[in-house]
Amino acid sequence: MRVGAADALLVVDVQGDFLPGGALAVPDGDAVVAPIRALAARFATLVLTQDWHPPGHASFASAHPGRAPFETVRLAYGEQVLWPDHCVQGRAGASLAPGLDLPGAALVLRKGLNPGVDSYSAFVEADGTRTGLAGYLRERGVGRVVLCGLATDYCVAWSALDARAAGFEAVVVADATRAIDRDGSLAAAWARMEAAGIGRSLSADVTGA
Ligand code: VGL
Ligand code: ZN
Repeated sequence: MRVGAADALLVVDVQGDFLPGGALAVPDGDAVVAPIRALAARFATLVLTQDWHPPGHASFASAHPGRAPFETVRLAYGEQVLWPDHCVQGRAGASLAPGLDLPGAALVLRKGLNPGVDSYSAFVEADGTRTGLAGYLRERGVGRVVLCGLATDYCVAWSALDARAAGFEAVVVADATRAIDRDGSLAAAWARMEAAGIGRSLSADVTGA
């Protein structure tokens, strides 16, 4: 695939808590750092996201007495998976991965700030509130969003689906993502993305390496 001026790279949630040893470690999560650095050099528009929750966030199992991580609860906006406390605003685990605090990123978009609402997607919170990212990209003349980062089956997939829903082309760079993959969540996410017309690529194909 040829990268041009109308392409943006969206680097999703490559933060300490999603890396090995982190509070919500994605298996092999640190393997995305090198391919993303290579990808980033090719894009004029580079956006990073940070999962950025206040303490006691509604997605934390610790906020629901008697509940354990990876159980689900029903919240006002629908079903919510409960996670270990992760990416708490200003704490070390919320910081961008070493090597991925990319100086060429014009925008670092933080999401999941509403104490009662999760936001896997960089475009739309779980209750339907829009983050403004679609408007930002559109004003920059972006037509296609290329996605990478963590985790494939949650924040990457939801962001890709909402990019499509907002009218952008979307491509996920498979080897620049890693998944949580619980209960078939990765296969389900790829199936939903494929059905939505989201492309799947590899970093060598994007960088021409
Ligand atoms: C994520 C679960 C909870 C992600 C964020 O970045 O994929 N997953 N919060
Ligand atoms: Zn989160």
